[in-house]
Amino acid sequence: TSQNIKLDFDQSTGVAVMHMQRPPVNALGLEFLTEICITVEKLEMDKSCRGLIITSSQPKVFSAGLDIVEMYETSPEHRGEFWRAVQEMWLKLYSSKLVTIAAINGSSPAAGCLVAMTCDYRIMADNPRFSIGLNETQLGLVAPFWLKDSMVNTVGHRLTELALQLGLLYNPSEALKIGLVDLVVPEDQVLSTAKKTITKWCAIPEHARQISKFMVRKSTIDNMLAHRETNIQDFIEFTSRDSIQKSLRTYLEMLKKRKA
Ligand code: CO8
Repeated sequence: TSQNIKLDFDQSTGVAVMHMQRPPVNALGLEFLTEICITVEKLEMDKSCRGLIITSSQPKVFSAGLDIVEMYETSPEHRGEFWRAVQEMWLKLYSSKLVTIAAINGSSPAAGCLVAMTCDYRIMADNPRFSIGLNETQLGLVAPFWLKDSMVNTVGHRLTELALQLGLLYNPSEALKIGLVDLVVPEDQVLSTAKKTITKWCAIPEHARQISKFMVRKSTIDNMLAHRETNIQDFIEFTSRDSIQKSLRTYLEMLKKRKA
């Protein structure tokens, strides 16, 4: 358990629940990303751990995605380090040998959706005010190729084409319909359903399941690793542009104003 994460590990089931608790909206900043990676690493090394449920202890929000503050008016070095940490979290979670389930108990835009898509299974609360999707273009940003690949792997090529260009956010029933989430349940049953579901997954012979998971995901992971450094340079270059910095500022101001 670290500053922004509450970890509940049940020895009897081998299932850990990671509650993201970085107020107010679980924005993924450098430190938080690192905490997530370390938590996953530790669980992977613990032989008694079989499954991981990722959820939020913030009301209404699973994760608001990347912390925009990390990208706005920061040094190129900082942005490079930040992006490496974003990649690392994706890699750790997408290639995890654990059974991973996202218990999506709130809105999950952009990199919030990324976290959910790294999991083996997604369960979302049926609140129509919650949304999930890759809305990057709406901020003037572009999702990286490996996030695009995760989306293709989840909902298919055509739906990704629509989702990415238009920066679509889906409510839970829409997300269920396109397969972006696997199950929609009443808000107060998200975690309990995730626990029931993960028990079934953990009952499958572990080694066979792990090999199968890796087999399906390997090419996507290999492709990301092959282009990892170039992708960091691209991110630094992209976020150094005046136009992108301006978009980020406008978006931050919009978020603040919306509240007032
Ligand atoms: N980063 C930093 N701060 C944020 C973020 C964020 N992503 N989201 C919200 N905040 C801040 C708000 O500014 C506000 O701050 P303050 O209290 O100081 O005014 C506070 O969090 C609370 O926000 P809200 O009042 O909006 O909270 P609500 O509960 O009403 O709404 C939402 C929650 C729905 C999550 C809403 O905050 C929201 O829509 N946030 C923005 C989500 C978003 O679009 N994120 C995208 C980030 S970019 C990304 O993840 C991927 C980029 C990858 C490509 C990059 C290539 C260059």
